[in-house]
Amino acid sequence: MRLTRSLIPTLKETPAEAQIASHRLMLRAGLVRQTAAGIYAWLPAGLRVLRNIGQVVREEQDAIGCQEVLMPTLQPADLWRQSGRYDAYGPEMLRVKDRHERDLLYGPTNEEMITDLLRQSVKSYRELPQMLYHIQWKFRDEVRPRFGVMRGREFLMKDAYSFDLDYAGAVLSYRRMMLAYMRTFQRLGVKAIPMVADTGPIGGDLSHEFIILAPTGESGVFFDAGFEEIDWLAADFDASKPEDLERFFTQMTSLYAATDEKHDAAAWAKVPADRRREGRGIEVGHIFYFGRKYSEPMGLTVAGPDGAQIIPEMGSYGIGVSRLVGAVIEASHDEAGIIWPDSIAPFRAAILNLKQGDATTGAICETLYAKLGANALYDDRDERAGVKFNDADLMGHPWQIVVGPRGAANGKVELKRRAGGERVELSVEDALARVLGA
Ligand code: 5CA
Repeated sequence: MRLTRSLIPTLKETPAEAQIASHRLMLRAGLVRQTAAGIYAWLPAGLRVLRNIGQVVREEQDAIGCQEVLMPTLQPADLWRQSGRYDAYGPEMLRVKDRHERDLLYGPTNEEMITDLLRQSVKSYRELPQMLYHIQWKFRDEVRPRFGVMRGREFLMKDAYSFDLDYAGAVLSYRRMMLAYMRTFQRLGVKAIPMVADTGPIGGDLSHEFIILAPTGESGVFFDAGFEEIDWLAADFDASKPEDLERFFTQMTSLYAATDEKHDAAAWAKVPADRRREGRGIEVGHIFYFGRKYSEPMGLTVAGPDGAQIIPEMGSYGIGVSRLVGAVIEASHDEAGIIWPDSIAPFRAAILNLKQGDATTGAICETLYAKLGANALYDDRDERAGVKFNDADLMGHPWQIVVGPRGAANGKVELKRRAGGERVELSVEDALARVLGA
């Protein structure tokens, strides 16, 4: 995109309403604008990040055989009356009536709806197991929406649901999803650590929160250094093999990790001192096994091999896709601005024309822009170099290709890596190769 033709309204001043870095930077870099308390419009650059995160999440869900669907945002209240949650949910649920006075609600999550869909379509044990997900907007009327998209009222979630014939099957689905999550977060360029969470009324030991390390996080965390060392993408775990899932789960749960609420001093003392890590974190995912909590009251059954009815065992698995935009920024920024991981940056590179109107720099910039296409944001504004440098740092593109008149006269550009700040002078071809190769 050409910056002069784009709606990327960067701000020099820090907006007064923003208390934490990611909220400030998302407003200053022109990613989002608030339209009502806890509700945001995604502007072009912000939407690209949101989509990129969604795409990584999608690919890793698909890779474990989880099928994508798209359920509506509006749900009939009757479904929630069947599970008993319509009254239980309280004022966080946004309730609306249609013109026929029928009760609807804006979905805060989709357990009831997916259970209803399976109830309509699945009749035999042969049709299970099933895993389904969607990436859809949710609404929760939070009392205190804050920190920008991190605690919004309307927010984008990936929510997945598993249906198995028995507990052993449900455990496999749970572990498979957990492996997909470790891969997903690593691809997003963040360190996420799974921590045992409260399971609520269902009990059991199968609920984990995934916490990204960031100094401004809401919860204190304690964990074994092992979590920083494992490369989940390289690790040899086949998500379709029960023995691999067992090995994966054992390795992961043998490492200590807990939020401050669940911290166990005795277990912590057993972690070798040089492997103890403490920090703060942000919850970006949460997974649950809950057995027959919805299938039973809602009457989801399938015929077993002997004709007897089986009530499926379920789990649900959430990732905060819009929250992740803020959480990644919390984990990856400096005083100058955002430092996007390559995998989710809105643009791979910014092209900075330091002398707008100059024939030589203009020609080089046009060449770069033609080759990079949608990967580049071309800063073609008639602005001082300092303004362009500051905005590029603020927006956090992994690469900046700086085209100044002196280098341009010799066919050279300067390539800057945002993350480490290194700069090198290169030919146009070499700069392109670096940017596209990374
Ligand atoms: N039904 C389950 C799993 S699908 C569920 O709703 N889990 S949840 O409540 O933990 O939400 C899943 C993820 O959504 C959270 O881990 C968090 O990352 C994100 N999330 C929850 N509430 C908000 C919010 N108000 N704003 C932004 N993201 C949120």
